[in-house]
Amino acid sequence: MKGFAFLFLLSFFLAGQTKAQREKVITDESKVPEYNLPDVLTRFRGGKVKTEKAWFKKQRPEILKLFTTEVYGQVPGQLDIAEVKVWESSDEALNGLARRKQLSLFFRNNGHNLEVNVLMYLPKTTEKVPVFLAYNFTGNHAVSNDPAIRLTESWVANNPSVGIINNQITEQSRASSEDRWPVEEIVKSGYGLVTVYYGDVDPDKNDFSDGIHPFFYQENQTHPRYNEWGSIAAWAWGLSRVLDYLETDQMVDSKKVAVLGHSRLGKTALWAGATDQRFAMVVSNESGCGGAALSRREFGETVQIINTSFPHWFCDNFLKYNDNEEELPVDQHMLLALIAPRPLYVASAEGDKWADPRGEFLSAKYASPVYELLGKEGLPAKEMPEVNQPVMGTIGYHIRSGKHDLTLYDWIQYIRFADKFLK
Ligand code: GTR
Repeated sequence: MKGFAFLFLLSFFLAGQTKAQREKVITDESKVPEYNLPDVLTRFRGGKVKTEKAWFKKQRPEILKLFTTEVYGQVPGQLDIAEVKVWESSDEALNGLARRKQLSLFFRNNGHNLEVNVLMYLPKTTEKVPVFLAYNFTGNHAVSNDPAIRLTESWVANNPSVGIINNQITEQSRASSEDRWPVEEIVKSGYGLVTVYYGDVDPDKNDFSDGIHPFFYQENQTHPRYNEWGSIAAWAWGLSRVLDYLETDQMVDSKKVAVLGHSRLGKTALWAGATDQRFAMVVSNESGCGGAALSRREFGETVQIINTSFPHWFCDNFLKYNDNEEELPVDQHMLLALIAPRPLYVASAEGDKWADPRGEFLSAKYASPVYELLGKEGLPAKEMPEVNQPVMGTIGYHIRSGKHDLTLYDWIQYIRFADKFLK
């Protein structure tokens, strides 16, 4: 309790510094401080990891535990899907190109009920298909102009320009993110798309009374403990539950599920891939701080800035590292290494300095020794590739021109990468 009170006060003290800190945001490579990165294959008590067995039995569990207790937070218990309700399915979606299926997963505990809506578009074939599983930001109806998509009734962050008013979406919100979701290209390439609104699992606000967190509270508890899950871990948990469902779906090859996410949902996809080895491939699109980018570089968004702007994303223990990155026992290349030997794609955008493209590249590079130990290629580039020149080993990377976004260009690379591993 004492420790928690201390962290609470500390967070207020540090929150007060944010403005000054913001003014110091590093956007110039020459300002990056010198730092010592923990080596992913050196044991915390000393000595080198030399075998696959030592990686999986010793080093990997220790790294995973540190990320769990110090960064994203522990899931406090187990909760299975209570009910699956299929709302509709059609073989004539997208002008006859695809199958569509819409269903809800219900979770129940402690007198709470949570409904998670799943939208699926699948190629029309008798074989089980590989799929991309990806959260969307404002509701399933935003990904396509398909009028059959059910409108979410969940809380959504206001955005009047796309008809989101009083935290509710409207008809006007349909297809508002369709540029990010080339559903036809995905399906024509032989992949399904499974998408879910992330706010169904936990609304993205600093409020732990809603979403999945209260399902696990002990009596009188109103907030996760200092080492327990923030929202990113809750969203990652939700992805694993969707995968539980996909394991029962006759149309999906659940051994070929690529989990993908953009930005905060890229951080989430990485943590889902790290914690759940059933995900066959992981894609981080511009996940930045707390995602693929190295924290110790302090380039763009820092630990302190992210903890202040989004106090609910990480566990409270992560506050200890505000403006104190060198004390982190891990850095984000070690998160990427937890995904080895499974295919991993990390992507940056030239105009997305906030997410530290170089820090994302270096992270992929420094995760590579684990892939190599496990007999895979890792990242096939020592230096950062030119803009729009993807490299693809078992780790893939590109930096594309343009701003922070999830674009058709990005998807084309993810499909090419998936073709190497999931076909
Ligand atoms: C930003 C945040 C980033 C990134 C982004 C997003 O405001 O600083 O870490 O997650 O939001 O998710 O769009």
